[in-house]
Amino acid sequence: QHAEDGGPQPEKHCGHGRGGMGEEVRRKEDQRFITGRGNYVDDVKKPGMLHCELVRSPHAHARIEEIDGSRAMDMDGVVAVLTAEDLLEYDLATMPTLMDDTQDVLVNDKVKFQSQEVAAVIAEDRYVAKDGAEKVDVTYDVLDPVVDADDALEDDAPLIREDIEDKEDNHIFDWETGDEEATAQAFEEADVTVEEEMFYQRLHPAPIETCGAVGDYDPGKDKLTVHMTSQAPHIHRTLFAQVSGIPEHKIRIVSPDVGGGFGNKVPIYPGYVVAAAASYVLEQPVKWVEERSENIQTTGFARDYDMTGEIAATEDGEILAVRTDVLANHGAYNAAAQPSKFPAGFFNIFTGSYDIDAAYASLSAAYTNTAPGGIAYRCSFRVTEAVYLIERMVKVLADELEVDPTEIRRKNFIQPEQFPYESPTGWNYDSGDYESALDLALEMAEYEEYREEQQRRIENDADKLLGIGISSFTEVVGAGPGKTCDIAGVEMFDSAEIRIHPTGKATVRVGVQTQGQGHETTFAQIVAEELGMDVDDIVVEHGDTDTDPYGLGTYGSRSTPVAGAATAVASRKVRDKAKTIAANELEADEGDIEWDRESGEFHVAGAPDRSITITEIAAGAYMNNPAGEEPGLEAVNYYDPPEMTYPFGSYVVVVEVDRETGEVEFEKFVAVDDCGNRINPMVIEGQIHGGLAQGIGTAMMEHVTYDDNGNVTGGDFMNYLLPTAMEIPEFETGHTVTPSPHHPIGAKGVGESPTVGSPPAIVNAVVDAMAHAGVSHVEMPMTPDVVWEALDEAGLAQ
Ligand code: MCN
Ligand code: CUM
Repeated sequence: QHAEDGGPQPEKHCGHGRGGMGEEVRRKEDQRFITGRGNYVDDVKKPGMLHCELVRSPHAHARIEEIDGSRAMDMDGVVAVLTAEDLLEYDLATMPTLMDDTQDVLVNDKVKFQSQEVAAVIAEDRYVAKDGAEKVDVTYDVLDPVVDADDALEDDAPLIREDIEDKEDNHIFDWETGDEEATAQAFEEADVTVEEEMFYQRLHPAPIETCGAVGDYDPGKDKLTVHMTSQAPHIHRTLFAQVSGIPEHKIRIVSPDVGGGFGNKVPIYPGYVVAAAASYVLEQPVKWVEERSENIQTTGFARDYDMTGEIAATEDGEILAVRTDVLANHGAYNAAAQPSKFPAGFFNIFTGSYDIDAAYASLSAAYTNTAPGGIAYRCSFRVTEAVYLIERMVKVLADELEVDPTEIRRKNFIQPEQFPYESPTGWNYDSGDYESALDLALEMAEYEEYREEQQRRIENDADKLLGIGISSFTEVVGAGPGKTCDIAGVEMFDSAEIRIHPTGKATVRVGVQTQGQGHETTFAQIVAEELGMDVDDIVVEHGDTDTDPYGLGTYGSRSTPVAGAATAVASRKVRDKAKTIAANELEADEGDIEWDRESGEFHVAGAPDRSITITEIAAGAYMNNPAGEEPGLEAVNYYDPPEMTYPFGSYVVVVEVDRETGEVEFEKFVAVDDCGNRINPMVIEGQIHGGLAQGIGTAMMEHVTYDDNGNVTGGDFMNYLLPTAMEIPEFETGHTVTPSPHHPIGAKGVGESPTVGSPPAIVNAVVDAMAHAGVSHVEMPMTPDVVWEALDEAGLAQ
């Protein structure tokens, strides 16, 4: 399978040595990161800069009776205390969320979740601002909160959103997909049906760098510059313009180095708006940088999906239908960061890697007195939950039928020749070869040997049980197409601009924004490949709305599928112009000029020694431009993908479960991924390792918890556990290559695959260790006490 333009086959092309496709080029950005020369928002210092600290509510649900900032104002160095009333003057007291809800920037009448933003103290020094915030006296009338989605939908639940006209309950929306009737019929006729309830707990992306912004309004130029932690600077500028009324060309958003995003930096947060507004009002730069607990307690969380899964099958394991019912907790505002037409994200692809005739999903979402969010954390918009559901259910079915789970998977996989494949919910998978990935993973994991060992341990009543878990997931990444996917109305295309300078060096600007994924390297590799340049001769810039072409940003692993495509297409536009110049330089007919991918040179057909490099062509474009040709050598492309890409993989996890302590040890962890043609195998490996670590955190440790009063009990790193090097096993990674047929270089995204694919494999492994005693499910996070309970109930505990 070749992509358009005879697309590069990386394995073959990794040898040309210029740092093109498939080469393990070292990350260009790491020089500055490892020598402490990164430039993050908190590194931005401006003359006269003030500091902002937010006053946050200790209550989850409370009416504000009075805010008295006088004690703070009396402090030396405090410049201003801002409340909703001050913002109302500028029409900035509320802001739209990405899902068309309206969120308070500073609380106007009623607090709706703990740590919500109530007031802001602006001071000359960060510590004074912090002390000042403690001296703002707020009188609250405390109300009953509701934190669980099912409680929130009870008739007698306290009403959270009195600000929405005519709202009488906490229900946000209902959503459904698939064919309810056909699915019900399949369930009636099936030999076997299985059902399992599973909760995908609330998680937090927890990047190393928390969120922050420096607002800097320049009255001389009448221009607002905001340095901020943003995964999507352009769309943030558009929203800033819409909210503030400041014309868009008078706003500049700069997202400098970003210390991890993982989805946390897609939404707009009140702190950004306050910093910008304060700087506008005070005509001085204002910095706001949140603390760790503020980050975990108030910024966009992930998951919080309560799912019931069902499968209908024949007695020999052919899956006839899948059905699911979901209750989603969206927090106090509907502020999920996702394409606006998808209230349940891309949950639609809950039929996974399997060719299933009938499918139906129904979902309700509720407001609760908890922080808003619901998408972020390496997730491609709810595909994480969908993959968890189907990969867990396949295991439940296998156990019910007492067959090996690999057998169920093989029997039901969508076959390679079925692509492009339309799923029962109408989604179009581009390409896949699921069985090859599974075969490779099983071989790498020594699957059969472990199965035998597992049996031996059961027979010998061993202290440590062995469990083997598998996940053969399908991801969906790379939104657009613009016709179906938009953020706040702006279609989800992306862009690249390439300028070749007279000496043959290039500046590439893209509409996406790296937060650690290595774009400064991998996007340069695409250009190196497509133009025969050396990767070191190309610099990639991003994250500045004044200079970069408009793009929708980096999330949903869309950079490679969309901006990567734009970069390839723009390169090819440059190549076309280069041919004109080459013809002039070589005194040949333009039609006779050929480009050779291997050498990277342009030559006259049939005369390979009459050749010219892109550097010589660049000189020609500026110093000997053909008559009648537009001078210069540059191109721009805005790419609207025809479809999304569907990366996939098979993960095999072997665990030991200690019957005495409930502790789980990883014995083997194999991840085979297929992201189509690979740009940089080393960057991919890094993405996989990081994502698997986050999958382990998900399955074993992480959970944002609340008590009945709405207090966040998992809101700091003492209580919100992240995996460290101590908890992470050796990963064995492998890959297959199934190019995307519609992507210019055949590449699919990969950044999210490991976090999407690994939690079900891990849970399947722990369940598998106890399945012989009838255990069908263990909830995440599988801390030792949770696992021990399951062991105890099954009579396996020691
Ligand atoms: N890549 C490649 N070949 C491919 C596919 C990808 O070499 N066939 C490379 C890309 O060129 C890019 C990297 O792998 O350098 C990830 O690419 P892609 O899958 O397109 O994902 P994005 O660049 O759009 O990154 C987003 C994704 C998401 S949504 C989250 S969340 C996440 C993740 O990336 N956040 C991260 N990985 C992260 N890694 C770091 N270090 N920090 C984050 O915040
Ligand atoms: Cu959903 S987390 Mo990533 O898409 O930025």
